[in-house]
Amino acid sequence: MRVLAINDISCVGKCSLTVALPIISACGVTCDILPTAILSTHTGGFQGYTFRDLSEDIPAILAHWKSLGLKYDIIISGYLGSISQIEMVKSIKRDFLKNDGLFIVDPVMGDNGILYSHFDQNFVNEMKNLCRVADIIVPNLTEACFLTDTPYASFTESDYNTILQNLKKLCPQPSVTGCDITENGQKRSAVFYTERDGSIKKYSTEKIEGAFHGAGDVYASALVGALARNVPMDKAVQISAEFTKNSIAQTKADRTEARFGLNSESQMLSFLLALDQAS
Ligand code: PXL
Repeated sequence: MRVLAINDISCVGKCSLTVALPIISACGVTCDILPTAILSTHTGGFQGYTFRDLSEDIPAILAHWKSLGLKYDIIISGYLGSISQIEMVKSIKRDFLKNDGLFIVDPVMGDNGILYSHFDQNFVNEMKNLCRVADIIVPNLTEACFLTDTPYASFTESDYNTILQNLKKLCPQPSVTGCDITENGQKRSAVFYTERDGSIKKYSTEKIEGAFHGAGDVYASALVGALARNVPMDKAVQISAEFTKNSIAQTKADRTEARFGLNSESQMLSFLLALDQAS
């Protein structure tokens, strides 16, 4: 199994490639990387960060890879710094994904109802086009709202199902993370996801109050690792959601600042044991 993770390197703040590489590799699969940009920190909650766009380097990297005949079982794309990088990712999918490979898009654009710095409606429209060529997409609720032109609000389970139905117009297997629901009077956080046969399901975990940066990256990386290990979708979602929830709980217990990302390291062993049992 060979995975390619296309994402930025935020040197500090535990997101994108500094999360994808350790988690996917720990799952026992090769994880190659294509860095889209290098930043001193991520853009959520830090002032004065540096940002070097690596677009100019990418064509030569790809030319070299072509000469090596590299092909991937799974390609996952995350934070993309510009519309031209979205176009590059489409061509990478065409050139480097095996015929029966999986193309997974994490349409990183925003959180808590708003877009991150650097993104606008034009970028959202191009991201919709990238989702149209994906097999699986893993937006958070904010990104799902932008992709479906749904005003961000407080939603019922039937609203979440409608959002999933609308996302299915873009991609066959959408899922949405961070959906607040109430079960037996308890607040819980759910992932609504789509099985290969098109049926929509949900998996919920305990809701831990607070905003935690990098949770989407931990979830997406764990899901890729699990799917690369041929774990079925429902079990892969369950294991990834539990790992993310446990990492959030650890971060809260450690009282580290949310902008420094999730403390997922100490939860890695139980995640891998769960994965081992499922595969
Ligand atoms: O975690 C998503 C993410 C990835 N990369 C960069 C970001 C963010 C979110 O803020 O700024 C550079």
